[in-house]
Amino acid sequence: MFLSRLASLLLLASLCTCAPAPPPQPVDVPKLSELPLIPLPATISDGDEVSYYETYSGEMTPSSDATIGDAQRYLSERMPSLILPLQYTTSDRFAEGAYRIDFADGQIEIQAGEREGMLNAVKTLEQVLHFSGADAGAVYIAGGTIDDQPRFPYRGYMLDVARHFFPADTVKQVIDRIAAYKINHLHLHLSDDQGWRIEIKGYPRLTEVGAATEVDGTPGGFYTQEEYRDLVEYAMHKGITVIPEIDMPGHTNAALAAYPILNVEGAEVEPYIGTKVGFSTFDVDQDSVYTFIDDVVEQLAALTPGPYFHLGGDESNATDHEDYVRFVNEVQQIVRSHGKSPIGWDEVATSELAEGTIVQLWAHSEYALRAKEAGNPVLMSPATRTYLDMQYDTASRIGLHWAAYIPLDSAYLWDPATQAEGITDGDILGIEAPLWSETVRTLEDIDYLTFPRLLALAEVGWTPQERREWEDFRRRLRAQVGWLETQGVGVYESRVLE
Ligand code: TNX
Repeated sequence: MFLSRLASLLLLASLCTCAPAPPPQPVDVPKLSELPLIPLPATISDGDEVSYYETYSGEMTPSSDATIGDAQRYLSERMPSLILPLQYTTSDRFAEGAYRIDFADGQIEIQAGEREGMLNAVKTLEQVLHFSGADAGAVYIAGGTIDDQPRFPYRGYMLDVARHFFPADTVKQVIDRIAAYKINHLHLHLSDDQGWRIEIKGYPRLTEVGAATEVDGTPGGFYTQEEYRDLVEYAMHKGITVIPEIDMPGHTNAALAAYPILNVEGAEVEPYIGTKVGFSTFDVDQDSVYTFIDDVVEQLAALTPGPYFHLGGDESNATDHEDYVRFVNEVQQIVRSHGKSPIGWDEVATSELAEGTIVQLWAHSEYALRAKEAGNPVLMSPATRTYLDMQYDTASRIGLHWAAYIPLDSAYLWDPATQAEGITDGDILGIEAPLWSETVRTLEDIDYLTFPRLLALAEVGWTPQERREWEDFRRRLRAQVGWLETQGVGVYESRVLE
């Protein structure tokens, strides 16, 4: 069934009888297939003609229709001085996230099945308009059709706000940057040894004590529940689902410093500002620990409309293995009881995985294989390819290199379906690029490690493997990097761009 409607974006067109004649058509209007789009769409068919589109500036009120309202709002916020008539059509023949854009006869028609597809379409359209020169006003765009859909439903970015805290405004700027490349999940690492970053009602010391510190002893910080809710909503309007992570039973020193009762033998500990891992653990034998976790998960689940809750589970070197298994089994049930699907770092596959628990592969392929054998989905974050906190090369001013140096080509030239022994396309929910923040203190630092590598990873998660080609990606990336720079996004000057 087709539901067609003309989005009446402007009244101006009919009011104004004084429209100037179109400027002469440039000789070199790029074909759709020549535009430097990232991630590269699944299919682009060039048409024969070129159309002229007159653009307007002014206010645009987004439709109240939930399917297209966010897409309209996205475009008008990103290109505030640019309004042009678009036709949005909803059709149920599109897969999740898929869309089609037709450019013909001076008309742009966008089709998708749902909200996410419409948002993906306008993100592509923004790039088409920009690289066709629309920022200057009127625009000539080559005819043709873009027919696109994501390779994987989940394309994620993780920000560690625990090692260094980033205020909500910074996170919003990160959301703006990653949304443009069709990243649709933002995983917030909300707790670690060095800091607890979210207000939990009834546990004031989590933020009074647990949030006061960060790596190197600079003051930390936390999100109030109101700020967190606002972030989640901000992200949602841009097509991004937020996933909260409370890391446990290890990586919990900040919580233990706030509430020693959670610690083995109730031992008091000092806040931690170093960067070691693997020394803290909840006391897995205590009922009060599970009551605490239940309260935390309940509150975060209520604040988070997305389907996932990340329970951490990595590097619990201070927890006996049997205890670890018992703990992870129990916490999966707590998460499920609050209506969320658990996600855990790959070590959680050594427990009894509940139905639907997602295993995030970061270091141990054999654990991902266990997940597969248990019928559970795998989220691919191999540290050697996707860890944005890894340095590009020995000249990088910040970052770590325990897993690898990850120059741009290394972030691009891999296939999630052949990366880990025994894990193929059908086992994979998607990919995620984590930015751990031991060495990351500012938005400038975030940009430096994230860009341009995130564009490579965004394409790995979106574009069919057989469409991806390094030299062609480099060509498109050069143009994208120029655009990022004009937007004030600092980009690492990777040698492969020269
Ligand atoms: C390993 S990756 C960690 C983090 C560190 C990161 C630094 C993972 C699940 N755990 O605690 O921040 O390395 O690269």
